[in-house]
Amino acid sequence: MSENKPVFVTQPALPPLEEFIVYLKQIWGSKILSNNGPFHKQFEKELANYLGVKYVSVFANGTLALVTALNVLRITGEVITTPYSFVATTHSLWWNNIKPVFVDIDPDTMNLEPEKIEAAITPQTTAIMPVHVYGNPCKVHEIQNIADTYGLKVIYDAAHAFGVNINGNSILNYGDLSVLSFHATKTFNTIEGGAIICHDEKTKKRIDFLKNFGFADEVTVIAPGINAKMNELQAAYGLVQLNYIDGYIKKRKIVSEYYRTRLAEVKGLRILKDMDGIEYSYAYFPVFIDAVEFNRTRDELYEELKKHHIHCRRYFYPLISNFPTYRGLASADPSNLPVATRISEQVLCLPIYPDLKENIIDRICNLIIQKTKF
Ligand code: T4K
Repeated sequence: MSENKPVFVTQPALPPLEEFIVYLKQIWGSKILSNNGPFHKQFEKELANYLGVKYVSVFANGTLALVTALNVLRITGEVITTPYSFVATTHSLWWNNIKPVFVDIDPDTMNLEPEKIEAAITPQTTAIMPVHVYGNPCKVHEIQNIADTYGLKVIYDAAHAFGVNINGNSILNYGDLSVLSFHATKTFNTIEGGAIICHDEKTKKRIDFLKNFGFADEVTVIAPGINAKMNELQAAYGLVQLNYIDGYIKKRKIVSEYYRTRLAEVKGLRILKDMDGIEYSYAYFPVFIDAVEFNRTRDELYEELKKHHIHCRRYFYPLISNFPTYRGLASADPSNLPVATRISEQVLCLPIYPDLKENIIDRICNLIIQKTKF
């Protein structure tokens, strides 16, 4: 591969075109393009089976799934959440007229710190919306204990956590609802797409009504639902992807392990530790730069890699709490979020995707290692 060909933080894995064409021919024949068609139904069943969860409702994208999830549980008032995520997490609250309350993160997992959640609860708090950042599990038992004590709902933004298991059990089985993203940049993609995972049939029904304008039948609208349905082309593409996802995850694991071997001894560069009992799906490969020890700042490294056509991303910098919509909130004050503030200034997500070749990883690691102390 030429030294000048750009390498991006990710590259979507696409299924074999011939297999997708078989489905496309059926769609062209049936002319069923959307509205809970046969592939949509089949995809929900096969996904539930694959993920080891009871009910899946697929969506046009993860953001609409988050917006709908809050609506499904009739969440109002204040919701405790993390500033260290993609803006869609907090935007879903904004679209529901809910006030986000930001709480700091744990520097080892980059997820919400349970002790700090408890301190932020007020009479207006109705729910907690944690994020399994990079697919790293939140402290699910501690979070559930707090929710049970204070009568709160838990909606996990699990956009990065497709295929992640805790002691053999899907991470998606925790909380009241979990939301996935199947965006092109995710471990499992349906081009755009998302899903809500729930644990009972009644909730599944409400989700399905709300993603289809609130229609319960031809003449009954139960609530002001939205149009957030996944179409038949996305569902068919997803069905083909399911045949290949295990292979994609295996290849991501090889990339992740190779980075770990090459970067293990680099001073001032921290890699997240794998937790015991967790099966990962390797959505991202974040490293955290301590500028003094590393001899360069995170941004200097980011720019230098860019000069060599390696396009990393600073997920998640700036913090959501620094964006104009949210920075006026009392909980957005950086003094309330010292860990998240520091981590967001240190993070750099290195390229990771199934087809990333070893020689490119070597090139990236060599650029990181040069000028670095061991
Ligand atoms: N919650 C969390 C925690 C999330 O991370 C996200 C999305 C959501 C909720 C919302 O889910 P969705 O509504 O998106 O389903 C990307 C994604 O657009 C976004 O889905 C994702 N998180 C976020 C972390 O990253 P950008 O603006 O960084 O993506 P972009 O277009 O710069 O893509 C990154 C690189 O990937 C490009 O440089 C090249 C490569 N790429 C990208 C696309 C779209 C390709 O090679 N092919 C492609 O089709 O936001």
